[in-house]
Amino acid sequence: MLAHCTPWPAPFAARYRRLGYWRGETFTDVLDERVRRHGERLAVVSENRRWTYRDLAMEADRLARGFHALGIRRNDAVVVQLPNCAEFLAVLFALFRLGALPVFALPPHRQFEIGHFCRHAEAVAYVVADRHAGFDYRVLARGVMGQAPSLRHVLVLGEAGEFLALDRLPPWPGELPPPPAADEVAFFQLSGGSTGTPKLIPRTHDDYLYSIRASAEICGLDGDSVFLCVIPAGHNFAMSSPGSIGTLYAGGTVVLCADPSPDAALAWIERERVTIAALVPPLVPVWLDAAARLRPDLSSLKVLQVGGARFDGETARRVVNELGVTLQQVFGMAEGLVNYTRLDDPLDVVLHTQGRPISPDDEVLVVDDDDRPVAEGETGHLLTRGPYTIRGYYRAPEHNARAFTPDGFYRTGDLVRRTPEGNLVVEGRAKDQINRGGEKIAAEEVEHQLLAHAEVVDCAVVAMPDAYLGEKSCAFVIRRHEGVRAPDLVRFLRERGLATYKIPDRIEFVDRFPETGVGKISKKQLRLDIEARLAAA
Ligand code: J2J
Repeated sequence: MLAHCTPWPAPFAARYRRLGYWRGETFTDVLDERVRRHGERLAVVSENRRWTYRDLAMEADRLARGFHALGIRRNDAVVVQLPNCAEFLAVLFALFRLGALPVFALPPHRQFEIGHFCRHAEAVAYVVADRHAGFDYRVLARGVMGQAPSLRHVLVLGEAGEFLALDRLPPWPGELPPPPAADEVAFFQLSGGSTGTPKLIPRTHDDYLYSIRASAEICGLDGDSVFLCVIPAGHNFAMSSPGSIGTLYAGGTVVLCADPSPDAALAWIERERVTIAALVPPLVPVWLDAAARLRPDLSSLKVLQVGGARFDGETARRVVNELGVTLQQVFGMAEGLVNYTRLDDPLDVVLHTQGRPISPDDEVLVVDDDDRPVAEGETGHLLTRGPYTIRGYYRAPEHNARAFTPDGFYRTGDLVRRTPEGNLVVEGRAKDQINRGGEKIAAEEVEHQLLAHAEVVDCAVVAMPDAYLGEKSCAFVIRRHEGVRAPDLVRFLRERGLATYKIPDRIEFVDRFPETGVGKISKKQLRLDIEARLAAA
């Protein structure tokens, strides 16, 4: 396995192969096989594209040759930050073919995050679109270039400026080197994280394709499935649960929609006869309201998946009543474990639980603070290991010692309870993270950035309730002088290149922090404090 990664212990790997989870199949094998079987079928649709499987494979081949000609080689990391578009998948399959390692940045990431990914993975290239949602990524690329010594190329979809355009890469006339093996790392996903810097998650072809194959089956995908992707295509949910790659695995069609507004998405559903779509909870009421207003023909839509953050039972019921589709709750994580309610589950399970794991070999423990199993049905920390859950983050030995138990269980940081039927209910979170409508914010990361301001003596970032997003972030700050105000801190964080969704939604100045019995800042008390202030307002 790639250096600085933690392989599965040999007996586990042998078991996962013996049971047929790991089949020695790579992403390249999958695409080649689909082209052989049904090359003329529609694979991917986006704003200006309509590609068959053969088109997608040809475009991926052209890009692989271009990347190779530029000197991009096996195990070279490449940060990919593209909006939802067909080219995203072509870039992916091109990098997979070479054994180069995409790092899936999200569109809102800015200089702080991208610079960190590039340095941490020693990325040799950075792939962006020229502009998207009013933002010029070439400006960001210019800033990142100066910050990451390993970075040799910026590749641009669209107008490249001083960089290289993706559609004008130099062709490589010769043979490409052989593709990578299935047990090798294929890419890095990003961790939602709870630490000062985001962690990289190495996923192999073998483990990821297992989760994809099984997910496609659980979600009933086949060659007639049309998947609508409106959430960021590089996010683990959108890629693998069963997401775009699961849809291609099943031989269906992926619709990549760059505009997440419900009007655009509902129009896509009608036009492309979408059968399954994936949403984060805040989008759901917006879709329901838009559907009631616009009355589009949604008769093709069979399954609506909702995941990434807590989804309340009332809105869940509205989905079933108002759209007449099968709702599926999805509770997953980029580190591995994914739980689904099944399509034939009783309504009560679908409305009120987050489902159960993909695999019979997903080991799930619910434990107390001392790692001892809680009584059945009680709430505790969720620990897991299995055939598609990583055993360690990339290049993070100290963090790994905390994030995994000595016998390899991943500490998810989620508090769950298991129902008698074996479904999980997410009751809360022990990790120091804010889940802002599915976008994860590590409190420590924002605190580090705030502490860099000369006027900030101390700070603590916590979640506060929000009617639309579920949670927003609130920073409690002890300042040196009263002259410094909230907008100054917000501007400071923006200038440091922090992604917008991580900028605190609210800043409260205080003189001191409430403490726990052992003299640490009591974030629990701070959460209650901001809740009370919001209620009083
Ligand atoms: C409550 N919390 C949830 C849910 C995730 C499929 C779906 C989601 C993700 C994802 C993913 C939740 N209810 N239904 O990768 O493949 C919170 C938990 C979890 C964290 C993981 C997938 N679904 N969560 O959201 O890596 O706290 O993956 O540990 O972004 O999101 O976040 P992430």
